[in-house]
Amino acid sequence: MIRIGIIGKTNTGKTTLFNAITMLNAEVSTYPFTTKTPNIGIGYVRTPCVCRELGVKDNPRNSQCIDGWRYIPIEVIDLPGLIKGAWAGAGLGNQFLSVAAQSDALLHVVDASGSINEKGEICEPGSGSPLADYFDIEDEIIRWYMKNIVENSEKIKKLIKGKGLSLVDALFEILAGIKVKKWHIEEALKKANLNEVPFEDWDDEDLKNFASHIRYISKPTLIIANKMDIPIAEKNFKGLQEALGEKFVIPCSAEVELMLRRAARMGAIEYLPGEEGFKIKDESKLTPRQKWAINYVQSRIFDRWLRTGVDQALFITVFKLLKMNVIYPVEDAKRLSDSKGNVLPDAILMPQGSTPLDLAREIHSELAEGFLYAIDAITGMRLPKDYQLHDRDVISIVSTRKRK
Ligand SMILES: Nc1nc2c(ncn2[C@@H]2O[C@H](COP(=O)(O)OP(=O)(O)OP(=O)(O)O)[C@@H](O)[C@H]2O)c(=O)[nH]1
Ligand SMILES: [Mg+2]
Repeated sequence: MIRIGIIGKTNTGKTTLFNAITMLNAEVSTYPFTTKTPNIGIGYVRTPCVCRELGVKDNPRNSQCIDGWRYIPIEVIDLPGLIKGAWAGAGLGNQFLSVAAQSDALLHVVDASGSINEKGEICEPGSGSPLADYFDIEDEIIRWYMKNIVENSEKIKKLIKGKGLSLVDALFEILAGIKVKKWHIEEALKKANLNEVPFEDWDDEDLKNFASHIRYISKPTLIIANKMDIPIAEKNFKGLQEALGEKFVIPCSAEVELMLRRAARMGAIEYLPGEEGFKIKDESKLTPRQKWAINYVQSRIFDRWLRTGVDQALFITVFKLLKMNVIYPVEDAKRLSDSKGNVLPDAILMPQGSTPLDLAREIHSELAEGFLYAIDAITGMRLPKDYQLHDRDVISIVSTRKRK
């Protein structure tokens, strides 16, 4: 399952975002460093389900289908706020960065309303600097990657000189444990112009350059401009977008999303995460304060930004940054079902370039061991071995071993 880590300065709203995504109840407060250990939960990314175009009624098992939208599970981790010196271990920073590094992508939450100061303490909205906060945290992460290389530099030299490994392979031995792939290293070396420079000749600047490329390539990151329900956030959001032009910055209100999901769960409103609005179902279930909040949300969030940004953030992370395709594996290609007759039971996220054999591996190692060929269930065609899976493919794998 894809894992998304939530990072950022303290009090930016990471846990509120985590609770909104997972509908769990992790502790939220205005005190700095409320979260002491990582929280792990399941969230859902939504995509139009193939059931409508295929004209079938589905029976989802690993995911949910609501009004023609497929909600696919992803793992989400909420991390404690990082502090200065986290890279060197301050405030357990080392441990938390190791957990963050196990994610496939990161959401970097900033307080766009500028309601926290440099230390993450609550202050007058507009007086904090979300851009400076963003760079403070990024600096810690890049330094942490640098540290991982520096601490192992003798080992890297030995692997190259003693064992005859290439620079890419030697760096891979060291960085594989923090979810860095070989192609990440190749690309980072290219971008840092270090392809031809022997490792022993790297200076501090080279190291920093390589580490910052590795950080962004191996951990694609979306910037969440949170607390957009506070009016002054609009100005800061524009500033963030301008300053970080080459990156995705999403306007968001985690608190509003959380309030809407909770009100929907209580049956007071009708709200499907990601929708551009909500309907009041039962006004009698709303307290006067909730009624006021709902009017405020309508004018501050939906009339202005169309949505709360939470669902959109997950969508962009999974489909634009991680470039995932949604594949529907079925056992019975004619009925588009599993062996029990469940139609389109599973929706699986697979990276671009994956083949049917990769899909078989994702489902079950035995299915892959006995892999014979795959069928495109929509056309009934047998697929070539090196076929690259497309988004929304419905695939049946023929194997000598049965799926468990
Ligand atoms: N106005 C507004 N306040 C928010 C929003 N999201 C979070 N907050 C508030 O910001 C404060 C901090 O929220 P948390 O979710 O605990 O922040 P955190 O980043 O997890 O903080 P630490 O765990 O201490 O690092 C709380 O008072 C939240 O209610 C939002 O979208 N809008
Ligand atoms: Mg928290």
